[in-house]
Amino acid sequence: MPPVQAVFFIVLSLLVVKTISHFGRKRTTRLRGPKNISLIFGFYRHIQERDDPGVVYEKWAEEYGPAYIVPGPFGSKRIVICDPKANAHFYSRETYGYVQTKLARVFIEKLFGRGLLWAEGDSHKRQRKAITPAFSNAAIRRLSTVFHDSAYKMKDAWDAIIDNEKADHSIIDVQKWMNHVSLDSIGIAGFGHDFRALEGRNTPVVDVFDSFDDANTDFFSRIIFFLGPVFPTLQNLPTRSNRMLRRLRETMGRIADELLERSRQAKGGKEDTVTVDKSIIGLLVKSENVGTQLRMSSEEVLAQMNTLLLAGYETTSISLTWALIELSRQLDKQQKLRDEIASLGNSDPSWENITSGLPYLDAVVHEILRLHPPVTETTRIAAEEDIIPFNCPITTADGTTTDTLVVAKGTIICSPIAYLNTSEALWGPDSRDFVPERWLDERFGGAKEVQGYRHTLTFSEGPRVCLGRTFALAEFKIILAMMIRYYRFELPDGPETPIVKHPSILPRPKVKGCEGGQVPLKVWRIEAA
Ligand code: HEM
Ligand SMILES: *[C@@H]1O[C@H](CO)[C@@H](O)[C@H](O)[C@H]1NC(C)=O
Ligand SMILES: *[C@@H]1O[C@H](CO)[C@@H](O)[C@H](O)[C@H]1NC(C)=O
Ligand SMILES: CC(=O)N[C@H]1CO[C@H](CO)[C@@H](O)[C@@H]1O
Repeated sequence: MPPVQAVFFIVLSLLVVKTISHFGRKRTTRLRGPKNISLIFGFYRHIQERDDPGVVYEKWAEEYGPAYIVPGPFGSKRIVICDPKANAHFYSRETYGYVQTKLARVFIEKLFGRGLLWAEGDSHKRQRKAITPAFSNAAIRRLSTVFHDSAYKMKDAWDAIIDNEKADHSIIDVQKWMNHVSLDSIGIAGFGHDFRALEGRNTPVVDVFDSFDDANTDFFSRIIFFLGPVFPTLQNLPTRSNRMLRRLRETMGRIADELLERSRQAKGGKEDTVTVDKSIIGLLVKSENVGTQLRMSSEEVLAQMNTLLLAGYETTSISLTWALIELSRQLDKQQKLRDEIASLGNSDPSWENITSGLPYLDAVVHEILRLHPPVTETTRIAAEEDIIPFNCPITTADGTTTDTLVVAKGTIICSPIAYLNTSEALWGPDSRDFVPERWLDERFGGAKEVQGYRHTLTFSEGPRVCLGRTFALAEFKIILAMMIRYYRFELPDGPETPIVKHPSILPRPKVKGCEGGQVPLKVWRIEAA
């Protein structure tokens, strides 16, 4: 989800904003904020390249209060809001009051088409209404077997690796495998298309995502990458990221065309009908023929497929990887989870089991999502004037206090998800530790102030709240449960092995010192009792 990397988008919006704001009526409340910065990048690098952006925001919140202004690249500015009430207000006004920045919108359109992430206001509402039924509990329940199948395919591959080694364990780069399992699952469950990444097929999608990693480590390629869709001439520069960008677009287009064709054909024929029909896109295409005014154009359907692939692939894979890392740091918790899963005997985790039968699994999954939200912040531009209410008073630039922030049209607002998910003020002194137990008792009282699913903003909130949440949770829980049932994991240099941030489309974890985004873990097979 590139909107997160939004600072570049801000540049252009700012130019637009500067012209507009001269005619604006209200002026944004003047705020304090950090000053000494790189002239070109503002605090962009400071925030993006930190292992823990939540900590940066928290430090500033302590110094300047719950609202402060942070300089971005090329003289742009954005206001960071660290107060739960302010964030609830901000998210509730998404797509009408607060919208994607101009640059983000152009970027999303060029890359994925005019799908859900691109749309705003009434058009967004209409698209969501059409797609939402495809994500119902009943629909996701039917998809459980897809996740079981993916887990078994991964198990076959891992067993072969361990057998080959002729040792009792092997070193496996779990990040790569979580990518594969996530891609294959979204392919089949999303559109009845098997990418066969788990079987070792070299899919262009994986190639392209992989190459993003390398391309992204080069800061200037990244700038060109993000500005490319807006200034087409930049796309002709022979940079690596430009080649990748072109390949990504071609690949996505081709796959989407193919998938749509298959889904439509499959309706008549027998072959494929089962998987395609119960897939998310299968349901959508079916609804396309119902002939209501909700009918989507095929261009929209294509855009939704692209959006699903992008929204569902990296996020889930990153979360699964983090889960294996945290459970390798605390082996007692890994064992506790395994003991709970043993209550299933040999049966595959069912929808009932993952939604109500396995409380510790549920706690582990939510603790990972709290501690390591794949999307670390939301940046939007005010489409109209607004007044944001705060719980705690904010201090303005001239030293007065107020509990409302006046926002002029064109102001850029940033919701620091990574701060709200882990702030000590909201979550208590162990806010930065992996403590699944907090979900089992009332310890997380403080964060009840944060609106949003389970008091975190990991899935965003309001009109743009993640549509795939139930899907993601089902996939996350089933795959994790099955891997923990069959394997034992340890970090290569013990629990203290340093983990650092690896920039990709979304930031990923990696074991310090490894090539690319690798997370090699020691993996033991657990023989069935
Ligand atoms: C752990 C996994 C996931 C996390 C943390 C996550 C998080 C998010 C967040 C933060 C947004 C808002 C993005 C923005 O406003 O810029 C979002 C939107 C979205 N997500 Fe997810 N997501 C996850 C998995 C999935 C999956 C598996 C799917 C699909 C199968 C999915 C589909 C979507 C869609 C369609 C949107 C756009 C909603 C809209 O604009 O109305 N997500 N997600
Ligand atoms: C700003 O200045 C302070 C003290 O001079 C320093 O500790 C801090 O690292 C600086 N921040 C940046 C982003 O340069
Ligand atoms: C798992 O779900 C099945 C039904 O799908 C149920 O019979 C079984 O008791 C559940 N097991 C646990 C441990 O919740
Ligand atoms: C303490 C803290 O900030 N925890 C996590 C919150 O989310 C960010 C963004 O992913 C993580 O980097 C932090 O580790």
